[in-house]
Order: sequence, then C-alpha cells, then structure tokens
Amino acid sequence: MAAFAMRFVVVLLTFVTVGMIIGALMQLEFIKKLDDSYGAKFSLTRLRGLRGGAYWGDQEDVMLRIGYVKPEVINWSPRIILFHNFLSAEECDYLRAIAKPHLVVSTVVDMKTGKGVKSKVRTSSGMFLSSRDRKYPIIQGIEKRISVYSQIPVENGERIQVLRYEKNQLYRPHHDYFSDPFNLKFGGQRVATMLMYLSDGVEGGETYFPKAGSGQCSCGGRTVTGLCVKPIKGSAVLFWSMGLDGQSDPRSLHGGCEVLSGEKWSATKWMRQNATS
Ligand code: PD2
Ligand code: ZN
Repeated sequence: MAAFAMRFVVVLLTFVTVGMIIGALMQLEFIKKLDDSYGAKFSLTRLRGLRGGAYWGDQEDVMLRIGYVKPEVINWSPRIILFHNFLSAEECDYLRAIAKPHLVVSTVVDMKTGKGVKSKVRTSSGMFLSSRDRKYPIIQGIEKRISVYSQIPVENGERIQVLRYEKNQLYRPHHDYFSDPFNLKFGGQRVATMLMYLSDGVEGGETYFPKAGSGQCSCGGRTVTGLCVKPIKGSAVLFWSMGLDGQSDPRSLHGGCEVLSGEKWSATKWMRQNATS
C-alpha cells in the first residue's frame, strides 16, 4: 500500500514538474515573439530585471514605433486623428490575453451617483488593467507612446480599459466627458481618448462620429451621416472631448456600431486635465 502511495506521489510530481517546464517554455517563446516584434535593436529580454521597465534610453524610437506609426488627420473640428500601425500585432494579442480572464459586463456612469451601472446603451464586456499590469514594460511602452502622440502626460491617463464586443453588441453614441460632479474629483475632466483596435476580421463595429463631417458611411451595416472608422487590428483613433477653449465639446459625440459578425476587441485610454493619482 505504502509502495503504491509512493508511486502515486512520484507520478504526480512528475506530471506537475513536466507541466511547469512546458508552461515556462511557452512563456519564453511568447517573450521571444515580443522581442522580435520590437525589432533587433530593442530586447524585452534585456529589459527583464529592470524593475518597472521605465528605462528606454536611446531605444525610444523603437518604443514609439517610429517609421511604423502613420498619423492621418481625418477630421479637424472636432479633431480626430487615425494612427495606422499604432500597436504591433503582439501588443494587441498581449492586451487581449491579459484581459480575457477578467472580463465583466460593461457599465455606464449614473449621472446621479457617479457610479457604474449596467445599461442597454453599452452591451460589451470589459476590464481595467490593474496597477500591477501597468508595471509591465510592454504596458509602460504603450502608455508612454499614447502620451507622446497625444501630448498629454502619462500621469493624466486613466487605467487602460480593454473591451470585447460579440455579435450584436454595441456602444450607443455618447460623450466621454463627465456630466456628473463625482468623477471630476480625481484628475478633472476627460480631455481626450485614444481608442485602440485589437482584433481583425470584424464585420460592423465601426467607431461612429455623427457630428464629424457631412459624408455618409456604414455603421453596423446601416448608412449614416458622419464619420465612421473601421476597426483594424493595431490602428488607433485619437479624439478630443475638450475644445481649445477648455470647454467640453458636444461634437465629440461618438459610438461603437453594432458588431455584425466576428469579435471586436478594443482598448480605451481616457486622458484627464490633471494627474489622476
Ligand atoms: O470600443 C469602442 O468602439 C468604443 C466606442 C466608443 C469605446 C468607447 N466609445 C469608449 O470606451 O468610450
Ligand atoms: Zn466613448
């Protein structure tokens, strides 16, 4: 009996050890892929051990994806800029992977209490990156890139929110600025939003600006007046909720059109007037 128990423990330990080795190898392979996506000049593996990964040195051009990111002004008033190739494919996959286990039904702000409540206005699932996630070099790189391209300090950024929209899910037109007094306490009003697309192969799911331009475009399969941005993996759209006069701009109205097929993943970074912490 004792021999049987002993053999059982040995088999179990072997299983656990082999499992851990396979897991570690898979993680190494993932890190190597990330290294490759940043190019030969910059190595995440080299940065491991530098706590917080805040050191970029003369690798800043790699972190900023200079030569890959292409800005295109798609509307002047309100200002909307589309950044092609803003994120690498691996950064998109990374954001989706860390978000997936933590997704919960999305909420909107209740104007009376300032708290998040479930609503038909927004039917996606989402999660906010934790302060621990924000210490990963890859996340710090993305946050720094957003700050540089938007010219708003990193400290003014809220935590990134990752969203998933399945078939028929949407986010009806809304403003990102607050209309309640509660949310203004930490960091003041929202000034701008960087909306990053993390997946391909979506039908519908455009980001729609009804008050930008007078052209026609397709929003979730319907023809509408305004400007529609198609979700393309790696691209990002930057728009301002506040005009140059420091007032909230009602023309920043925007929504996420209905997803007709596939899954749309996006990540939102809202930026405030002042530091958020
Ligand atoms: O995910 C979107 O497409 C979307 C559209 C409009 C997200 C937001 N707004 C947002 O997070 O504010
Ligand atoms: Zn929004």
